[in-house]
Formats: sequence, structure tokens, C-alpha cells
Amino acid sequence: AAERIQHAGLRQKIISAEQAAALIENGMTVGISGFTGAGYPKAVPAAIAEKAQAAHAAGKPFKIRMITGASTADECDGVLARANAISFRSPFQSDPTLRNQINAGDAAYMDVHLSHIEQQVRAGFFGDMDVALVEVAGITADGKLIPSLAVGTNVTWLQKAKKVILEVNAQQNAKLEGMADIYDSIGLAPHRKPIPLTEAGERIATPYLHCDLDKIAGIVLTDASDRNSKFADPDEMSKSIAAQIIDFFSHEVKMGRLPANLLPLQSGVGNVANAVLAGLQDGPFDNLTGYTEVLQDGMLDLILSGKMVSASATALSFSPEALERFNKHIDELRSKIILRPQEITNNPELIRRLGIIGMNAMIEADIYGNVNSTHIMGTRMMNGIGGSGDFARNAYLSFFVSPSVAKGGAISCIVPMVSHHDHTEHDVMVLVTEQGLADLRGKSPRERARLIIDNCAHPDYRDALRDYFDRAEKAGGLHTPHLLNEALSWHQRFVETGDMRVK
Ligand code: 0RQ
Repeated sequence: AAERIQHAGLRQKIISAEQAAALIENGMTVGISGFTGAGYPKAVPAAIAEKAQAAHAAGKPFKIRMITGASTADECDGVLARANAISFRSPFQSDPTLRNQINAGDAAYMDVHLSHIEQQVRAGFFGDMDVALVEVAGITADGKLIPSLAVGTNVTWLQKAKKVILEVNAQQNAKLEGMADIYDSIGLAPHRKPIPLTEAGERIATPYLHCDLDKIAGIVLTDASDRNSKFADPDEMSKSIAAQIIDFFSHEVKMGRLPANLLPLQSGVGNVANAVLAGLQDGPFDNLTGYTEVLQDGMLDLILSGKMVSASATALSFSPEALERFNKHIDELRSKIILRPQEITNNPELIRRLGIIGMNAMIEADIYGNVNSTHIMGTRMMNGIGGSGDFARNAYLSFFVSPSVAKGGAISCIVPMVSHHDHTEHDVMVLVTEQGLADLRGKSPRERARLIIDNCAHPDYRDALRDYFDRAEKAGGLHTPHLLNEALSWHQRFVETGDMRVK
């Protein structure tokens, strides 16, 4: 793997993962690369975890403050969490051990919009960044860094950290060189200029990451693949939600509210998102474009089939089979896929300008269209808001999707009042469950409530929701009627009995 480092001086900086871990001290803030299971460091986190375990065995404290792009994988978040080595985590994570620690109060977590994290770190809101630990695919002869399968927050971590540790991963395709477009001049107000991107598929900068070479404290060589999670084949639930969204697109084209090739598509992670993209494969739309944060199998296949002309993302998160297709066709894909910093993919200015169609999954919505994407029963963190807020608030069209019930029907995903607010009624235009679609645009809260109950709620819960709404209307406060002492009673009942239904 040493040949991936073309710069002679930097080859002298090759060290072991253990030597790299020795540079990390208890209490340090470490900026780590990685975005939804792509581009995270594969070797140094395990060595930090061992160091933490040794310290704990000797009765000494050892924990780091960990800030990433988004979720990493078991070899990073997982191994560190199991070693009890994380005191603070931001901005998005999906590791089960760490989730339990967060919900048990053993690790502090701050949920931040993915477009905000870099500027807040640059501005110093998180204090100093002691070390950046960043995976790259290689280093050029003149010391420029070639991004791996995720760019995420790397621009800012490399700029802001006092010391840098690189992992150069020989498993990442060498032909990734040239695929990224690293615009790194957003800066901070009052020194900001418009970002000169006017089309989803445009390139506006250079393909390399830059780092002051004197800050590089060590380079660790690795040869390991990304998480590469598998997707389930779309089930009936996902297919039904996808089919309704595609019908809605056709209707909007007919009404002249969308062009025939739609507008750039953003799709969240998970099986429903993937099913919508799979559905577009057989749909009537051509010359599609993608402007998303995570590019998964579904979007790759739209590009390979010629349905989509270009897509940009901050991370390429593929199943093992899709990664094979990607590597096989990389020569053709290099001009069509653009990897950008997450501050660009999720940028409100650009999402608004490009007129993105945002599609994200949710945990629950209430009868007025407020959405909870993050909390289970109002108190326990699931993953985090991720980029859903960046897209929902600024999109031309914002969709939220979910099955109408969870846990075998014991939970209604349509409730009187959400138990946590991530996306307010002002940011939610279309709600879709397998039961149906509610187009909330241009509607008052009470008009919305009737539509959501009739179209999206599961039949087992529809009457109870109507009853709640009817009684709330009689109680007065007729703009957004509620019974405040009952609004969260469905959640309370679930907490007490394991079922939202009245037995
Ligand atoms: O739990 O696996 O224990 O059964 O929540 O639910 O239906 O499998 O849905 O995997 O698409 O996740 C919102 C969490 C949906 C995700 C969320 C339980 C359910 C199951 C998962 P089990 P599903 P998904 C791009 C955009 C925020 C970030 C975002 C997410 C588990 O999409 O994290 O959008 N979004 N980012 O049983 C209690 C309810 C429930 C519930 C579902 N109402 N109450 N539990 N579940 N509904 C990516 C990035 O930003 C990086």
C-alpha cells in the first residue's frame, strides 16, 4: 500500500496504528472521517480502544470527544463504544452500543444538522480540535490528498485540527482520483461569497483535499473495505410507498409544477429510500439528476441504466454487490458521480437554488404534519437528525415517509402530537405511508389533520385519531386544536403497557 503515497517525504511518516493511538490523549477532541459507513478509519480506532481499555484496567480515565461527518461503522464507533472510550459524540451516529450508552446517560451526544457541523467547528463552538483522523485513498507526489468513498467533513477537520493522522487505504479504488469536487472556501461570515454552483452535476473546484503537510503526525497504511451493508429487496410496504411517490411526480409534471425530468433528487438512507429509486428505474422519467448526501445502490443503478445523467453526494455507501458494479464501471462513472464536502451537498443555499426534491424517512408524524425523525417515545435517541433537516427546510418538495405502524401494530406512526420535534409543520409538504399520501401544501392545520388521518393513518388507529381531533375541535383553540393533557397520552400508554391501543 505504500505506493499509494507518492510524496517521498510523507512516506517517511508511515507509522503503526498503535503509534498513531499513542498520539491521542484522554480528553482530546478528535475529528474523525466517515459518512454512513464509508470513508471511516479502519485501524487506528481499534488501537485507541485498546489504549482506553488498558488505561481503564489501570484505574485511569481515558475517553475522547468524537466528531465525525456522520455514522461510521463497527470498526470505528463500535469498537470505541465497547471500550467505553467516547465521552462526547456529534453529529450523527447509528452504532447500537453507543446508542445504548447515550440513552443510559453514559455518553453525551449532540445532534446537529449535517450542514452546520463544519461551520460550528470552524467557528470554535466545539473548542479546539486536537487531532484529525482521516481516511484517504492516496497522496499525490506533491502532497495532495485523494478522497476515499466519503468526503464528509474532511476539509474542515484537516484545516482545523492541530495534528493530523491519515489512514491510506489501498482497498479504495485508485481511480477515485479525480472524482471529487472539493470546494473549500465557504469560510465564515462576514467573509462569505455565493457558492458558484448552479447545476446539480457541475464541478466548481479541485478534486483534492489539502492539508498543511507539517501537521501530519503520522500515516497508517490499511487495506480493508468499508462497511458495505446489504439492502433487503424492496418489500411490499416500501414498494407501495415508492409507487405513490412516483404517481405523485407524474401528477406534478402534468400540472406543470415539475419538469419532465423532475428536479434533482435527494433520498435518505434505508430500504424505503432505495425502493423509491428502484421504482424510478421502471418509471416514465428520463434524464434524472441526483443531489443527495448518501448515494446508495438505487441511485447507482439509475446512473448505470442511463435513467440518471449525474449525481453528487458526500458519500458512496454501497452493498458489496453494488461496490463491485461501481468498481467495474468506474471509468464511465467518474464523469457522472461527484463527491463533495457535506457542507456543499447539504448546503441550504444550494438546496434552495437547485430546487431539490427531498425524501426522508421518519419515526412519527402528528396529525398536523410535524415530524419526529430521532426520538423513541420522546426521550431515547435513535440515530440523529442527519441531513434530513437541511433538505426538508430548503427543498422545493419535501417528503417524509414511514410505515403507518411500528412494532407489529403496537405503535401508530401517526399520533396526536409528536413526542419530539425535528421538522415542524412548516417543513413538511407530503407525508406518505403504505396507507396513502397526504399532500399538505397550501393547507391549514385542520385541513391537514383530516387528510393525514384519512390517508396516512393505519385503520386500527384512524377512529381514535378522529375522536381525538373532534374533541380537540370542541375544546376551542381552533387554529391547531389540541387536548394538551391527552396529546402525549398515546406515548405514555405505550411506555406503561407496551401498546398505544386502548385494550
Ligand atoms: O426499530 O429495528 O428495533 O424494529 O425504528 O425503523 O421502519 O426500519 O426505518 O430504517 O428507515 O429508519 C427515521 C430512524 C427510520 C431513519 C429513521 C423503529 C422501528 C425500527 C427503524 P427495530 P424502520 P428506517 C439521510 C437523512 C434520520 C436521519 C435522516 C433515520 C427502527 O431514517 O435515522 O433522515 N432518520 N437522514 O421499529 C418507535 C415509532 C417508530 C419506531 C419506527 N413511531 N416509535 N419506534 N420505529 N417507527 C442520511 C443521513 O443524514 C446521514
